[in-house]
Amino acid sequence: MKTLDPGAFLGLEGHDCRPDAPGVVIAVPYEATTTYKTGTALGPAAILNASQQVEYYDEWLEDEARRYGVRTAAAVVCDGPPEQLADELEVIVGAHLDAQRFPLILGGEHSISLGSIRAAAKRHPDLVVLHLDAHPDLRDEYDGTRYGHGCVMRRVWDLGVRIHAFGLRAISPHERDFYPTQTTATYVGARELLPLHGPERVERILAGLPAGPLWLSWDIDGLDPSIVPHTGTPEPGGVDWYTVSELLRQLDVHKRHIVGAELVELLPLPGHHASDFACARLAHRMLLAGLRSHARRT
Ligand SMILES: [Mn+2]
Repeated sequence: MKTLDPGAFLGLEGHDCRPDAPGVVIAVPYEATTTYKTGTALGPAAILNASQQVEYYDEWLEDEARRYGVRTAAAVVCDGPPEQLADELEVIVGAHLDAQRFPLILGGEHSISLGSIRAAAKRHPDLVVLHLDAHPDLRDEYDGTRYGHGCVMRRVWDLGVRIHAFGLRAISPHERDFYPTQTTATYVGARELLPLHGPERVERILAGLPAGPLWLSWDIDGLDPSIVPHTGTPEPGGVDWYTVSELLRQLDVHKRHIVGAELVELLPLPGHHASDFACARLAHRMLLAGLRSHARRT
């Protein structure tokens, strides 16, 4: 495993990454329950590294995250089971939220979400998780654990947090039947987006999104693998680049409150840097949308 320090997000140093910066980037190189191809623990370093080549100016949101101040925190390293990581991350992310910071978390496998979302939900009881994924992750138990990557949204749902998923296209019959029986879990499948074009796709996703503060829990496999092929379970089909970009822009236009964000499940492959770069670009856009939301409220 490469142990070189990957450096700061966007390569920021000096004034732009002051200790009291409202944006904090937290790498969580955690992988314990991955079932197919492994290597997501290397994802955060690959994103941090690629982010140093990302243009500061984001032409979709017409702004720059560094303008608000962005600091890269120490990576959170945990060798224990996902339940233990959840407890640790809940404390760490909770402290950032209490200090009025916007956290962007870079995974790692998707099981890392529970602790951060628990921290956010305790502070925002009406929290809504906007969940991008090819998979619902709603299994009650999978591979002998109730806290693995295939169960993470079920544990989030257990908290009473509302979930609105989009991009789903690998769904078990049990999960398919779960959504219609719940008022707190909804989804827009990839098939529903197929006949729609451009802005209509974004409108369809937003139409089902409840009011309330948002946590963005984005699994990169929700995107079409032609954009990011390097992920553990690259399902064909999926959400296109312009839809996620315009979705972030519309959240900004609608002045939605974004509490925190995470991007997970990149599985970098040496010599193939397009996936790393796409994730870094998307991570910057998510961070920027969050920081703009944060700035409107402070
Ligand atoms: Mn997934």
